[in-house]
Amino acid sequence: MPNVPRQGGFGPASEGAWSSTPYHHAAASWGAAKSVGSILFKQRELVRGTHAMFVMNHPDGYDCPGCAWPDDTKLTLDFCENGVKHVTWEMTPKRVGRDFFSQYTVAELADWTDFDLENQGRLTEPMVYDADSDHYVPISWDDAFALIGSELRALSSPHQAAFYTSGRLNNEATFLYQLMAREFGTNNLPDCSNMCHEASGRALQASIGTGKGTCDLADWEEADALFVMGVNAASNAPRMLTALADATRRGAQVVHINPLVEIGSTKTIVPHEMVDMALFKSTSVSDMNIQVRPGGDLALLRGMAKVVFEAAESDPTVLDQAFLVEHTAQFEAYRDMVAATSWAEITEQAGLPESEIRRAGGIYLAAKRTVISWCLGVTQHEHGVDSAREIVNLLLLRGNIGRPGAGPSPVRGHSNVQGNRTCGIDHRPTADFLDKLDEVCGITSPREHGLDTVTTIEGMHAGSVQVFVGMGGNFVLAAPDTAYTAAGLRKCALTVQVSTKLNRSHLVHGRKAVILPCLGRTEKDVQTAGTQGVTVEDAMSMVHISYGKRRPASPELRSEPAVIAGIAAATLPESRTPWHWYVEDYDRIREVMAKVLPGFTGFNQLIQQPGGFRIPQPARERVFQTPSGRAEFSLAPMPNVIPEDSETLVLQTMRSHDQWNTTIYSSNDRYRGVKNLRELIFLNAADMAARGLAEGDFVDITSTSRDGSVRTLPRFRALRYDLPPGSAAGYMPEMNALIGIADYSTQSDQPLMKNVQVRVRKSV
Ligand SMILES: Nc1nc2c(c(=O)[nH]1)N[C@H]1C(S)=C(S)[C@@H](COP(=O)(O)OP(=O)(O)OC[C@H]3O[C@@H](n4cnc5c(=O)[nH]c(N)nc54)[C@H](O)[C@@H]3O)O[C@H]1N2
Ligand SMILES: Nc1nc2c(c(=O)[nH]1)N[C@H]1C(S)=C(S)[C@@H](COP(=O)(O)OP(=O)(O)OC[C@H]3O[C@@H](n4cnc5c(=O)[nH]c(N)nc54)[C@H](O)[C@@H]3O)O[C@H]1N2
Ligand SMILES: [Mo]
Repeated sequence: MPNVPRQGGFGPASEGAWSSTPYHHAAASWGAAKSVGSILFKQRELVRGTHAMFVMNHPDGYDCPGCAWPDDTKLTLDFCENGVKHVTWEMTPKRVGRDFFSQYTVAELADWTDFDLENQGRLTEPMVYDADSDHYVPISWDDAFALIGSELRALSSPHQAAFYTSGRLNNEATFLYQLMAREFGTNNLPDCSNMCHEASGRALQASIGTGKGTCDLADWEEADALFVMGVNAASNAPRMLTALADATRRGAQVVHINPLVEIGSTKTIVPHEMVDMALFKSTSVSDMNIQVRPGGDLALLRGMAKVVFEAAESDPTVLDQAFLVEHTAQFEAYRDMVAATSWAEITEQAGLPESEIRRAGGIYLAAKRTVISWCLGVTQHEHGVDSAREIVNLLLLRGNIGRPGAGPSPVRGHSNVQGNRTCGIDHRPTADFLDKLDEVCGITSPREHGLDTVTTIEGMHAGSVQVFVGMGGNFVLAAPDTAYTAAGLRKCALTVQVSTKLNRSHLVHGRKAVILPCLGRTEKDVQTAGTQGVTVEDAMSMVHISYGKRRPASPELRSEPAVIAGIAAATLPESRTPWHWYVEDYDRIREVMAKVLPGFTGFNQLIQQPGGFRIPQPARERVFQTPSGRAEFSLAPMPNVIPEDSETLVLQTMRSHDQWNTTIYSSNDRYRGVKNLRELIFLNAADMAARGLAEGDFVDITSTSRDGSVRTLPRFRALRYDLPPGSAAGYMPEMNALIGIADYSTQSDQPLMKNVQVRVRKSV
């Protein structure tokens, strides 16, 4: 990481003066249209890019590689500004070839910004690190596979390897990847979910016996009330704006719960309604905005439950008695616990007046059908699992699950992160899954749980992880505690990155290092049996096929299934798994998946249906596969989320409008009104005044980790923002340096990315 503080953070190096002015327009309005035009222009993709958008999210086209929001099959044009950015970023005509690597040493490249690294374009051929010259030099695919195979086979235990997955990997590649890891002998399958929705998966599993939400888009369309918790919809799931605008148009209530009033929680222009865009005709997407204290969601939900129980005293029908008796466990205990919680405690922890919580409770009571959705604002906290379970508690009270228009609906991140879990990326696999895998694939999977993201990093430091394979993603910047993670990677004997673009994780590497370039989602994948499609699963459990259309960025690129097969064959010479035969025709992989994965019987036929198929989900039918066979109320104590002293602020690290996780497109954050600045911290006016800070002053931000260690980011600019006193906000991945490796949830093992305890002082 370049050490010099820069106002653009990890974004572009050239930047003008910074500015901060509130944004007054609707989300997805002309700013978005203009931005789309300029992105296409910048990537010199105007014509091809426009065509590409028409085939995106279409039955015979490719799935948008952006977020996991489901495709609306009723729309002829279902795309958004950020999806366009994402696709054009992948389709860029720029290339990083051997000439580039011969021009710069790794030490030289290390001084480049992250934007400049990715902006060089697409990787074109396999490269290997040459320590003598400090350059990456070309290597043939066969030699690269042989090198990886020999390093993996030289380990004294298969558990000395970790196989990371970023959530873009398609289902077929995912299945082969986990098969390879398990045949090799380890469940060390850390993934981006470990930092994202791990808490949601664990919560839903414990409460309703499934790791996923139960809603689909039709439920969103039928709900009378939609609660959106901890999601920045306009930037991170823009196509959700369509559902929210439709909801308010038909008179449903939409409530946003977020310490920040994000633009997507006020008014929007529906992303695909170009005519409205031209007429500036915006639609409201909100009936209520609740600025909860960071981490105060559980208290708010409990307050809403209290409102329900109070109403039930005079009208018992507000509770779905029949459902509660037939399908739930621990109801009485939950009711008693809610009764025993005082309004004083609830309002203090939620940071909200009782009247506001009562109003939210009233909206819930008035709705016959309620959907509650959530994202990282709920999950990346110490008590993320308890909060997600409290969402389910509230839904259960009125039977809001397993019927149309109702249910829990987590907003997943990467386009196939949910599919990765379905297809076996899980460091804590169930015995049932492994038994089936072993039976069908003729292997003996290890039964001991593997490492997740945090424990992988710790393992690198302890020397117990020697080989790291990154299947996509940008591990060093996505993970917490950047300096510590970087030092861990550098201790590895071998790091392998399968990527489309150059990024920081290629420069922070092990003693040996390989970069393997792969096809992107938009590119045509031709194997022996002809053109191949791959499948992905969206946030609402719909699985569909995606066909890349474009000529690959380089003839040397291989598909992700082919890369995995190459590594597997070189690593497991005795393997009876027909790795290469699978890759000749992905139908063959799907045939095996159909036998291993519940709900995938007839996989190859199911994906022929327009729009694909929904994975059957017992909880949606009110069959709860928990140990008791019932939906379980959780009885979590209300956490104390208020810092011990008034000096400490709770900092959340979030995305700007112009980035995709570690990929920064520009240093602007249009909807928050910021230009040319990423090294910033948003503070409440009172907190600024208490620290003697004026707008734009430089501050040093110091975090104290649970293990007592201290980290500082110097010279970030303080900006006034409407957020609850005692809280602060800034951008990932610049601020990951503040998150100590010890700071992860004891419930989900997720790093506390929305709850960093910091002190802020004016820089000297
Ligand atoms: N364009 C674009 N789209 C993306 C991504 C991207 O980087 N760029 N990333 C993708 C991925 S992997 C993911 S996981 C999702 C992430 O989608 P989001 O969860 O929207 O991501 P963040 O930017 O981290 O924003 C977190 C939101 O939660 C709020 N929040 C913070 N703390 C709390 C809290 O304690 N309570 C509540 N109720 N709210 C809180 C923040 O103010 C913010 O609005 O987006 C996906 N989509
Ligand atoms: N502080 C803080 N940290 C966070 C978060 C936060 O809110 N706060 N959010 C966390 C979350 S939710 C997530 S999901 C993680 C994201 O973590 P990752 O998924 O690891 O990171 P990305 O930035 O999405 O990965 C970008 C890289 O993926 C590669 N890539 C792009 N497309 C493809 C493809 O088709 N195939 C392959 N093989 N590679 C491709 C490119 O080389 C690109 O550089 O970050 C986490 N980190
Ligand atoms: Mo994510």
